Amino acid sequence: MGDSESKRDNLFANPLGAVSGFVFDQAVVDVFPDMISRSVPGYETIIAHTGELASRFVQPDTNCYDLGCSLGASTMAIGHSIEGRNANVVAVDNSTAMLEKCKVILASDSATSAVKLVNGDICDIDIHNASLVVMNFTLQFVPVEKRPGLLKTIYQGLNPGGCLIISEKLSFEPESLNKLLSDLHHDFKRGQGYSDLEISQKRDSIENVLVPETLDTHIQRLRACGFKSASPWFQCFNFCSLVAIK
Ligand code: GEK
Repeated sequence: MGDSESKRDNLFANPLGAVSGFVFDQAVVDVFPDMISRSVPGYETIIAHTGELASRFVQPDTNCYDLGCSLGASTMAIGHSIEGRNANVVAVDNSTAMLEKCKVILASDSATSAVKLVNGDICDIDIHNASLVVMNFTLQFVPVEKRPGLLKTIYQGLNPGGCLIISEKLSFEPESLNKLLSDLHHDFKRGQGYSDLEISQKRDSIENVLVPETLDTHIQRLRACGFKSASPWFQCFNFCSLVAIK
């Protein structure tokens, strides 16, 4: 892995005159592993259990999709769990900077499973013969109006018994509960070394880019697509991971 992987995230440490909308550019790529592990409570647990779930659900001669793969953390967890099954991992992202770095990281990973990297919008890709589809913290960046169509495409591309993992930041009702869980998250970030300025500038930057939904909205949409079962398997503050089975 390259040097830049260990760089500390200080993108929002200094006062920014105007905070612009968050984008997955080279500056973010350079600090991404540090940023996501200090910002998302339970991130490492969710990645490790993505591998566990892959080991349970991935069938021989099928495809696994990692949608919004970033630097390939979930792809590698899956790849290591399914060695010898002749299953392919298709890892998709629409940030060229992410994919370039991901390619370098995967090249030095020891997993022998076949991985195909795709530079594209996850709303436009073909999904077929899938036994596992993973969206770890990606659906929240897809425009809300495109989410039902994307989930329908995933459902149709999954084989019967196939598994979808969705990890997301959630919103809550009423607003007092939303504030409590958001405050707990910000306390977590403070505990990880982020300053109040970093927390508030990042919040301004990500607002309208990352649009969280309630757990009910997620579950109802999954049911409407036809998933037989859907449930959270992990939650920490306002971050949750769901599993849905076709
Ligand atoms: C991990 N799953 O380490 N099409 C393709 N990629 C997209 C789209 C889209 N429409 N929208 C966003 N992305 C990873 C972490 S990060 C989560 C996922 C975060 C990509 C975007 O370029 C970025 O790489 C990723 O989704 C979201 O478990 O940064 O909070």
